[in-house]
Amino acid sequence: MRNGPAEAPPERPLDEAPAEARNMTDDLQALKTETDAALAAATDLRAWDAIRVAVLGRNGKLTALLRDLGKTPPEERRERGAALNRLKEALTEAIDARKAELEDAALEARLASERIDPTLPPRPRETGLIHPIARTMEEIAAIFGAMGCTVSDGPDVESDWLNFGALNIPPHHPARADHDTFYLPPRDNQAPPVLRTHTSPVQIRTMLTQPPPIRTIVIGRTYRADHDATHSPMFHQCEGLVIDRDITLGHLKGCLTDFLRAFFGIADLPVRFRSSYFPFTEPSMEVDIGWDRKSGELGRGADWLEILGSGMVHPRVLANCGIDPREWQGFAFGMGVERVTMLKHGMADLRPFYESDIRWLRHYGFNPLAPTMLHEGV
Ligand code: 2U9
Repeated sequence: MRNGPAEAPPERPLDEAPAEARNMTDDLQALKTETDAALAAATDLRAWDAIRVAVLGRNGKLTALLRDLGKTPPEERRERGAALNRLKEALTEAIDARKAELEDAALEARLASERIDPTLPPRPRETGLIHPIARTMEEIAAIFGAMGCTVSDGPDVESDWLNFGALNIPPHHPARADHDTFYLPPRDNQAPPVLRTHTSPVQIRTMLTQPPPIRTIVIGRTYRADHDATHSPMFHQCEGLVIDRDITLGHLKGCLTDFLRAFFGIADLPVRFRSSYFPFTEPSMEVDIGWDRKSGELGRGADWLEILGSGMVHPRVLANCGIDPREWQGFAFGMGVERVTMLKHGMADLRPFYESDIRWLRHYGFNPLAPTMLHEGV
């Protein structure tokens, strides 16, 4: 049943909507209430989207009400249209607001679950271990570094003079024999160059270029024509040189004793100095450490193991480098890096050092993130 013609609206201020237009009819109010409840119950964006489609979508409830507006009697249509528009606005606002809430909650949950803890330790590495030779070289440099030494280096190919002559090694010394030394093709009628047989030419270069006092070590590759379980044609040496006005055998003994105790990590390691001979030092001494030959244990037992060569630098070697032996003197020493590594870690054979067998490297390799801290014991 249609109503009769509408009565004239009552007098009201121009800027105020009619009271009945501000109020929603029951069906519109019901849709708002029902949508608000559904939105409040939606806990994720999927549920939220289903509500949006059910209300505002092409077949949604509000869309249906708007479509039915045409069926509203003309006298009610304006008011109903305004109420529907207000409902649409209110619904859109509520739906958008709930979306923002759910998106915020989802982001919060993700941030909580993906939180980075910077205090966690790094994951252990699968690869990239430090080779035992490299580790020993780092340890040696750390210990002598803490004693105030610099680290010097030089070329692998040397002249006959720097490798032998300047070191007071005479022309017919066995070390110069073909079966011990790798000679390279000669140039310009000069003595053939050699692959350095020790790191000593680096100390010669240091003395030729730097005025004393000198406190330095050299760690690097050296070459000798030798190959068995304890000798490789390429091996590593560490040598040291200390030159000053008043350096004595006492400094040599104290320095090497401290080094050996720090390197092997044995505070009371027995150290013995024994007379010897090298062309480049006078007097010369072999250095032994105490061990038990049977068990291989270092620092205990009644046996001695040769570990280093050393001595006071021969005055002729100083003079060969332009240093006046009446004003300066000092000590030098040398050791095989492979040898001290094998002794420290109980390795029987030297060949695996150069075979790149990943199983051996995994067993003997060092964690690259573990710092070398032996020098703290010096
Ligand atoms: C200069 C003056 C003197 C270095 C020295 C030794 C003794 C020594 C060996 C140990 C085992 C070599 O690797 S090894 O076969 N070295 O016994 N080295 S004194 O003396 C020098 C070096 C340079 C200018």
